[in-house]
Order: sequence, then structure tokens, then C-alpha cells
Amino acid sequence: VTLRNALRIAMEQQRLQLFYQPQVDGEGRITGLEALIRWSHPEFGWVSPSEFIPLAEETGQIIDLGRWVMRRACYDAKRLWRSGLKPGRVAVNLSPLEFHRMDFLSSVCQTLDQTHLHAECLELEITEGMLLDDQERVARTLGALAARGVTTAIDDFGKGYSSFDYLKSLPIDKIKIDRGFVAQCLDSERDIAVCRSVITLAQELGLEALAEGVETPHQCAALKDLGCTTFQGYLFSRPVPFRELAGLLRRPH
Ligand code: G
Ligand code: G
Ligand code: MN
Ligand code: NA
Repeated sequence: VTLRNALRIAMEQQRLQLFYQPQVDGEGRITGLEALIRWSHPEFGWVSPSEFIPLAEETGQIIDLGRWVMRRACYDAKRLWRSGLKPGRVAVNLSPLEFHRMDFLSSVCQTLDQTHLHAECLELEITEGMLLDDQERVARTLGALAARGVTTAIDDFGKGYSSFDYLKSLPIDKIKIDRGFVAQCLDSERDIAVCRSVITLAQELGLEALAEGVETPHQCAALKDLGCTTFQGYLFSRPVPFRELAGLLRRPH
């Protein structure tokens, strides 16, 4: 079978799962969860999303896949809130193909209505490239999401073509500093300068700065000194299956 057929079968047989990686504040309290898709294939084992997401984008399967992710993430988040836990916002990664569809907004709203998740509990992760396409439409879409209460984060910030122009004009809530910068934030004055600048930019624009891929207490301390307020990475937790979340959310920090 081709990977394409395998992916279709996986979707039908519910072999796709969402894992969740906590985001934490300076005290280690969980402020949010990023949903990350996982595929366990009976023969191939774990297939990485960096392999099958691009494939799903080519075949168009990303639309159904993306809808499933959004629904599942909202449903899981609602279940956590219902059991009295406080997961913060659930963050969903978007593909450009989903974001640019005419029915994108109505699809998000429909999912919120159907799952009864409060809009304020959903965050959408977009990448810089997605903001550059049709500026007016992008502004309208982000404006409508903001009006509904859904927040937005720029994923992998600094990796693409960061433009200060869109940052100042679009209703974005959060910048996720690419883990490439975080990995090197202790290595040289130059890397520290990049992290410091992104964090300062976020502060000046009233955005939240989150450091991705934090793996050591050293990195965390350095980023905290620079004014970073939220963190995500193996230091705090790997992405975990839903069933492990209750334990993480109940754990004293
Ligand atoms: O979790 P991991 O490092 O394996 O993720 C690899 C890549 O796949 C990352 O760029 C991540 O953003 C992307 N990814 C993970 N889950 C989803 C998803 O549900 N939708 C989209 N569009 N991308 C995802
Ligand atoms: O592109 P995006 O930022 O959505 O991708 C997140 C990816 O980063 C996921 O594949 C996730 O598994 C991975 N990841 C999360 N925490 C860490 C970390 O501390 N170190 C590294 N190297 N990767 C991480
Ligand atoms: Mn992400
Ligand atoms: Na990222």
C-alpha cells in the first residue's frame, strides 16, 4: 500500500492519536497544552507527522485530518475542564491549506459549538508564511477569531521571514520562539542577543513570549532572565497521551 492509502486507512480505523505537550509558566504551572498528532502503524511503527503531514497536504487529506485534530483537541480539553482540571488553552497546529479555506472560520466555530469548549480555551498555531498570502483576508480571519475569543500564536518564530509589519497590525497573542534559537541560547552572545530581541519585541507589542524546545534548567533560567514568561520542552514534559494528562495536571509544581 502507498502511504496515502495507509493514511486513509489509519483515519478510518482510528489509528491516529493526539498527544499533548504542556506549556508552563515561570513556576512550572501548566498554562496550556499543544496537541501533536501521532500515528502508530501496525507494520511501520510510529510515523512522524513531519512525514505524513506534508503528504496529507499534497493529497488534500489534510482537510479531513485537520478537522479531526481540531474536534478531538477541543473534545479532550472539554473533558479535562469537566473533570475539574485546569489545562489552560489547548493549542492546535494549522496547515496553510486549512487556514486559507473559505469555510475555515465556520468550521472552527462549529467545532466550538459542538464540543461546548469555551473559545478562550482554544489557541491556533500558525506559521509566519501563512500571514503573508492575502493580507486583507488574513487580517479579516484573525480579526474574526479574536472577536470570537480564540487566541493565536506564531509557531517557529524567527525561522521564516519574520516581518514586524504583520506583528504590529494583526491581532496575534503569542510568539513561540523557534527551538533552534533556544537550543543555542547559551552558546554565544549572538544567540543570546537574538533571544533577547525576540522577547523584548514581544514585551513591547504586548504579546506573550514562549520558548520552545527547552531541554535544560540552564536554558530555562537564561530565558527567564531575558524576560521570557512561558516555556515548553522536554525539561517539563514530552508530549504525552491523553490518559497521562490528569496526573500531570494534578502534580504539585
Ligand atoms: O511532534 P513532532 O515534533 O513530531 O511534530 C513534527 C511536526 O508536525 C511539527 O512541525 C508539528 O507542528 C507538526 N504537527 C504535529 N501535529 C500536527 C497537527 O495536528 N497538524 C499540523 N498541521 N501539523 C502538526
Ligand atoms: O513545529 P512545532 O513547534 O509545532 O513542532 C513541535 C515539535 O517539537 C514536536 O515534534 C515536538 O515533539 C518537538 N519537541 C517538543 N519539545 C522538544 C524539546 O524539548 N526538544 C526537541 N528537540 N524537540 C521538542
Ligand atoms: Mn507547534
Ligand atoms: Na514550533
